[in-house]
Amino acid sequence: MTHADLRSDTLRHLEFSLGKDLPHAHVYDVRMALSLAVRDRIITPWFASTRAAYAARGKRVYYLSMEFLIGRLLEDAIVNLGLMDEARAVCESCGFDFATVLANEPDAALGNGGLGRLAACFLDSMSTLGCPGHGYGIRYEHGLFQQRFEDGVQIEEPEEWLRQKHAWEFERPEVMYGIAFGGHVRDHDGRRVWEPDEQVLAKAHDTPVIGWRGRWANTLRLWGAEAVHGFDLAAFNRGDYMGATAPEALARTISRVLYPDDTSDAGKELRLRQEYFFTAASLRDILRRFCGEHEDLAALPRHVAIQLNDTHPAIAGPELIRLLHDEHGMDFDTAEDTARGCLGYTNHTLMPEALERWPEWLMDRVLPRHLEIIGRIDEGHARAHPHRNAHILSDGNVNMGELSFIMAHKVNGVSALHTDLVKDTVFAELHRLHPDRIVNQTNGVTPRRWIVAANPALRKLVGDTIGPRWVSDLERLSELEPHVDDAGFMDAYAAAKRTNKEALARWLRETQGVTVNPAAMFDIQIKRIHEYKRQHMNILETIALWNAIREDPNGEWTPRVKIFGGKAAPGYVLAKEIIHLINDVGRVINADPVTRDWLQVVYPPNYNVTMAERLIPAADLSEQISTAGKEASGTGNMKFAMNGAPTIGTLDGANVEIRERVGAENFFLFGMTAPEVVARRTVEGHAAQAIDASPRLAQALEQVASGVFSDGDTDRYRGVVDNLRHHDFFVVCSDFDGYWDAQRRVDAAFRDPAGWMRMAALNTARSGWFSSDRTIRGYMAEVWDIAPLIAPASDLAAE
Ligand code: CBF
Repeated sequence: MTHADLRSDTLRHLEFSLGKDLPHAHVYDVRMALSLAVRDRIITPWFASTRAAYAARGKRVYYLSMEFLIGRLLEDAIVNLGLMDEARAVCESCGFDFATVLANEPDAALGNGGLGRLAACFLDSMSTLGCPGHGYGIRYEHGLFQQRFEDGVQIEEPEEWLRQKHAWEFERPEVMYGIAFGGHVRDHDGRRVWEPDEQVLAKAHDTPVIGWRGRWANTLRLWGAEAVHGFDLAAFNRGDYMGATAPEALARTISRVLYPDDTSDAGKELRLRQEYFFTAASLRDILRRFCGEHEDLAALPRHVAIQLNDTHPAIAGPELIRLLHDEHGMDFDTAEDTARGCLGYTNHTLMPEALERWPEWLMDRVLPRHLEIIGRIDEGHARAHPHRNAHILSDGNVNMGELSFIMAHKVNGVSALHTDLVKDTVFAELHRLHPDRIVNQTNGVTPRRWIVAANPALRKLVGDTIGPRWVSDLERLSELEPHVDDAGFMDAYAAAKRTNKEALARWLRETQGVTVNPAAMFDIQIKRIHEYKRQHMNILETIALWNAIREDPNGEWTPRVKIFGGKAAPGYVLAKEIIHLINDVGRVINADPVTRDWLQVVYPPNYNVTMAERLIPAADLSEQISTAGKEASGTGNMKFAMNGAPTIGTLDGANVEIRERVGAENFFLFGMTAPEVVARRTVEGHAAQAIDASPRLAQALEQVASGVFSDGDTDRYRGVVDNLRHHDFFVVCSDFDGYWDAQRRVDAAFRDPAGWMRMAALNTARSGWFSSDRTIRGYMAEVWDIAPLIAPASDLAAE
């Protein structure tokens, strides 16, 4: 396809779909018109893939996830279709800067963090590999809140991505299911019959997901909630105008907002309704598709693999049994086995507060028939394993983790360490009863988004050096390894990093009014703000470093810019205190003329996928400093490594595997191991001991406590300080000195630019295993039992 074709299609859409002519077009119009012209090019492979999947009469994968953190889609589609040069030329010939057009697209924030972004990477990889499937989720009207800072404090504002038309979706008013809630269950001719007292409609919205080089496209189907009778005319005629629209408003509440928390079951009833809403609609859709092709419902597991992304869609087990047994007349035990044959469950966390539990009374009120079915599953499991000590129903709660485990034929963790911990801790008993059920699938990330699109400088260098095939066969990055001894290659590698750092410096100047030195080390920690991720340890180390530089301003220091990014759940008080502290510390340190050349703190607000795409390629150092045993995997850690930022980190989550692959000498390790953390916690007064042993930490904590960073306010950080001094569950104090020492090793290493760049390049060359293509191949082989419908893409050209 030529630039002229894309240009004429863009202009046609500008005129006929947007109703604008070029002289009057705004950047929005051009972005929409270009998106529609690009989208047109997805339709043919999309239809062809759908037809191929039907023709194969084989298995499909259904990925059920409350979150799909897809971010912007235009560049993704352009990259996958190989239209970069054409699209740029179209924008320029229309008088618009390409980057400005891309930046006009809202960042679809339909997720909180790692779990949602993982789902988005998986969709890309499934399409790239030709694994037939659908993503199913919720079309939230408001994605993750927008964050701004007022005097350093996080303020949340609603996210409005749907204010503009969403260019990529197709509304499907003909695909609509009534989803029932509430009511009661009664006996009818020996059968249990659910008589709900409420119904909401689930309407489908489809977004095609194109794979690398447009060889396959799957569908992301998101459900929006609507009222059955949206408008109460009688109320309107009585003059009750608000009341007249109440049914619609009430129904739409279900898909109104994404819960701004990925580690607790906040929101209770509405959250449960959301979970059932999208799960039930998806299962109805899956069965409709299956029944259009096959007759025998017992054959479902041969044709349907349903993956539960965390426990959020765990109600799929009982719901599928309900559909098969109550509605299709299958006997209960067969229905249960059939459902289990279809279901896989991914566990993403060991944090007790994140393992969903619903009070039985709530489940009974919202889903009474499901509670009965859950009771029967639990009893059946108890009968089969009389001496077990794992219950779905316990202490008046429904344990969704246990339910997911028992209803899935495979359960997986998301890194080797995490999977071991899943076996040893949360599901120890169930693992003993079902020793073959748990498997590991270490997470991965898509190189199309995280290198090809996000890091054009690196993409070009890699392509020029080893050819184009690495994009769909990322382990080929290892072919870069011999080049780390080639001065020409290393100069080019350093130049690519420098280009990215300069671009970030420009962006920080233009958007934050902050000037940073691109020659300084860009030390970046971006992720949700959480005590276990230990941003407070990072900022305490920053304070200690500031003190050290002030004591010896002529010492041998390494210039650093500490960059933070991330949001705190609105109700998580301590996390918000940490954000405030980082901003306060930044304000004081950045104003200090003594340390200004050596140390800066920058915290751009509203971290999202787009910001990650900007920060990661420019990073020198990747901060992955969680308390060992707490971060299930991490995926940011993989993105940084690929983009040539060595890690400073603990032996947690996938850090362990990253270190094994990139080499211990290219990774700055510190901190206790997971078992050491557990042991340390049993030591009475461990935090106080660690503080006593570390004058640096004691001083930094005292400065925070005494108001050095809060204009003398000794109350502002009482929460953080008291927690660290007296409780410190996440062992910040005990790990602090190790972290400090590791940072000084980082400083020394960075003062040798050639040595540092070699380390960075080896991180890139050795991180090919962390492609989500590898992860999806693992799921296909070990969980879904499905073969791809296209040949491997590894023989294709990248550009
Ligand atoms: O597996 C994907 C990610 O999921 C989380 O974000 C989650 O929401 N539980 C974990 O915290 C990450 O470690 C993990 O990488």
